[in-house]
Amino acid sequence: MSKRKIIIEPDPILREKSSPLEKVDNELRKLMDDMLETMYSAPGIGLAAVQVGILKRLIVIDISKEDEKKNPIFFVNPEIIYQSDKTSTYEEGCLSLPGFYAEVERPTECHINYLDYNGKRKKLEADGLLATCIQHEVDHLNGVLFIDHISKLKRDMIIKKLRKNKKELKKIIL
Ligand code: GNR
Ligand code: NI
Repeated sequence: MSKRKIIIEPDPILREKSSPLEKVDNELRKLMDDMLETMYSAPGIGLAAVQVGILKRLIVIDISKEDEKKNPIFFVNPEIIYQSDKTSTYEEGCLSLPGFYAEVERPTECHINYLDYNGKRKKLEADGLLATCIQHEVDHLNGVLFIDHISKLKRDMIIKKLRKNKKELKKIIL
C-alpha cells in the first residue's frame, strides 16, 4: 500500500464530475488500498478518489472510533436511491479544505446501491454520521464541496483563505 497526495482547494479537479468504473479488478483494489491508507494517515473518516486526483466513482469510509475495531467500507459506483425528508445538521470538515469547518444540513437518512471491494452488488441503509459522510463523498464525485451548502459569504471567505494559504506555501517551496 502507498499513501497518495491529497488535492487541496482551490483546484479545478475538485469541481469535475467523476465517471463510473467498469469493473472491480486487482488494479482498482490497489487504488482502494492506497485510498484507505491515505485516509487513515490524514486522518479522516472518508475519502473520494477525486481527492487523490482520480476522477472515478469510488469512495472509502470508516467512521469507527479510535478504540473500536476498524471498519472500512468501499463504495464503487455508489448510487443514492433514497434520501429522507427529515434533515440533520453536522459540523463538517474536508481533507481538501484543511482547517475549515461548517454546519451543513443534509437528509438524515439515505439508502445507496454500490459495488463492494469484491465487485458484489450491495445495498446500505444509513443514518447519522454515516449518512452524512456518504452524502459528503457522493457530492465529491459530482464536483460538489461541503462549502457549496453554506452561505456564499462564508464560502467565499474560506476559498479566499485557502487561496492565500496556497500562495504562501509556494513562496516557501520556491
Ligand atoms: O474526515 C472527514 N470528516 C467529516 C466530518 C463530517 C462530515 C464529513 C466528513 S468527511 C471528511 C473527509 C473528507 O474530506 N472526505 O471527503
Ligand atoms: Ni471531503
